[in-house]
Order: sequence, then structure tokens, then C-alpha cells
Amino acid sequence: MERTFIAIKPDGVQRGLVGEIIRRLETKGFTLVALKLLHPSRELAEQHYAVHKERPFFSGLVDFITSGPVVAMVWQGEGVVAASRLTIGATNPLVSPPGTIRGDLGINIGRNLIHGSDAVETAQSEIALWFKEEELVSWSPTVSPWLSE
Ligand code: YYY
Ligand code: MG
Repeated sequence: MERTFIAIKPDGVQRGLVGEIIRRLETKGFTLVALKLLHPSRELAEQHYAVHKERPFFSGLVDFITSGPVVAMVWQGEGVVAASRLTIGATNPLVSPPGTIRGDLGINIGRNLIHGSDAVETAQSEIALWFKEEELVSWSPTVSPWLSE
């Protein structure tokens, strides 16, 4: 089953939006298979955003993501990588449509509340970066037959 890495960034935690954000992913029908609150190290943040290391916003992004606790999660479900990106919305909350997490809850690209893996391969490497294998819980919700044929 497909899995993705999703993190609630320090702004989402500080603003008390953890429950609201998790609720949206849960009610959509995705399954939570790992969750932890941690204050990421600079090394972890730099590895996580390594693809952006030449971009002008990189050091500010790493400062921000290491500025407080983050809720790191793994979610599972049919097409979860692409579908959770739709639920999250566009990178810039100002132009992210209403109904999306970023569109409903944010106004600034540097405070966009949440990270979601952008492809299945990226998801696999991000899950491995943030979680140990034994932290992932394999389970099947009893409502599964009511979510997927
Ligand atoms: O995948 P996503 O989070 O939607 O955007 P990315 O293009 O991967 O950029 C990662 C992260 O960097 C973004 O969530 C906010 C920040 N950022 C920024 O501060 N300024 C930009 N012009 C582009 C991205
Ligand atoms: Mg990205």
C-alpha cells in the first residue's frame, strides 16, 4: 500500500492546528501509520530539503523548520502521495484554493504549515530519513471496505 511522509511545520504546531490538520487527512480516508513530535536538528532539516540547497530561500527554510517542534507522520492509502498533495494545496497559501489545508489556514509561502512528499520515490526516502522501520505500524482500519472497493 502506498505511503507518504507528511509533517506539520513549527507554525502549524505553534498555532494549535495539529488536530485540525490531522482531522482533514483522517476524514479524507487516509490511514496514519506513524506519528511523532520532534524538534528537528539542522542536519535533519538540511537533508530533508537537500533538493533546495542552492535556492535563495534554503537557509531561511532550514531556520524555520528547526525553530520549534514538528509533527512528523506517515500516512497510507490508495494514491496517498498525489491525493494528500491536493489536500495540502499549493506551495503558496495565498493562491492555494479554499478547501485545501494551506488555502484555508495560511497566508504566507514561508509559513505554509505542512510538508507532503511530492512523489512515491521521494516519500520512501523521506520516510526512511525521519523514521526507523520499527516506528511504522502496519494495521488495517476496520472501515477499509467502506473506503475502497
Ligand atoms: O513541496 P512544497 O512544500 O509545496 O514546495 P517546495 O517547492 O518543495 O519548497 C519547499 C518549501 O520551501 C516550501 O514549502 C516553502 C519554502 N519555499 C519558500 O519559502 N519560498 C519559495 N519561493 C519556495 C519555497
Ligand atoms: Mg516539495
